[in-house]
Amino acid sequence: EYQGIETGTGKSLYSGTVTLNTTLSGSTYQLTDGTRGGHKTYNKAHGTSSSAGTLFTDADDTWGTGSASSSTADQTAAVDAAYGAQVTWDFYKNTFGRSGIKNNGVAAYSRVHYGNQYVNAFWDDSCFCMTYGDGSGNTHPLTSLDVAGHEMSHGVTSNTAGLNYSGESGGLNEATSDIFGTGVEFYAANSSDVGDYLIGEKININGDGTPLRYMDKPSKDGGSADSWSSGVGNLDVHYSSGVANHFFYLLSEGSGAKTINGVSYNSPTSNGTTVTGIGRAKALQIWYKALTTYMTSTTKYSGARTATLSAASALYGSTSTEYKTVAAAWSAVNVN
Ligand code: ASN
Ligand code: ZN
Ligand code: CA
Repeated sequence: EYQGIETGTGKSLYSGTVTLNTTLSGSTYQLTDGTRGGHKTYNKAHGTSSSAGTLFTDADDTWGTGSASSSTADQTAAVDAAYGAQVTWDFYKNTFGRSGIKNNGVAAYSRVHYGNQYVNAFWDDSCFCMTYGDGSGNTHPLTSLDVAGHEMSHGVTSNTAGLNYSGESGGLNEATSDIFGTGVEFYAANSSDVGDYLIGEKININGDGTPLRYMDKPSKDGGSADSWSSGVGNLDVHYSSGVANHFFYLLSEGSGAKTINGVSYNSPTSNGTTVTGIGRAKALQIWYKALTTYMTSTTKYSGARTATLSAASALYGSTSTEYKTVAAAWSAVNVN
């Protein structure tokens, strides 16, 4: 029986028509990516048990319709999940030289159609797997690229700094997922995912078309912190993350008004300074090195400042513009 790596076509919900690597087993194609650690996409068919579910298969290697359906046979959510895993794998490999979430060449797996109208997506260290709900009406799956990158980045954090998921370290954990989820979206650079500093702008989770989170000015979501204060660690981790998301935006793009890929931003500073960004590529390198080399499970905001300064010093030197901008961007979010 012939088993081979194939190139299929997926009609996704959020990312247009995409190329998927699949596996031919006998005369059936499996949604298994042999080129990226063997990532597999499974169907929970609206169930919630801990089992993986049923591996998606197809007769002609053309997957999905581009329109999500509540049918348990729907392949479209699986296309988005498989594409998200593919781009996240490629982002980590080509940006940081990281081979998978554990850097051991082995892929996680993904499960879609989890539960009934389940409005969330989550990473789980115990199964080493990603799970996506179908959202409201079972027709708004939480499978957009930034969400996929966000969730799988929780696995990277677990396997590196291990930031505890509460208090300030929890906010740093969440921000790490927003930072790299955004990195994944910019990396994809397909016509549907040009990249922005918004999180979840495609999944319409609020029902009015607004994103879940805004990195240029996190308080635009109504709950997130723009800058550090002594009580920030008491906020939900998806709100205390605002301080680091704002730091990352300022470090990348600088303060003030700016339009990128057609999206307008206006990022304030808490200390009245002007910050000039060093670009997203360098900011990503600094955050990744800080996460994987200097942060620990109990790192708080003051420690994140130290960790990113150490990373900037190691990468660019302690007298570099990059180092000085890390200091200025933290000061601009009141982390001194
Ligand atoms: N989607 C959520 C997140 O990644 C799931 C959770 O609350 N852990 O943060
Ligand atoms: Zn998260
Ligand atoms: Ca986004």
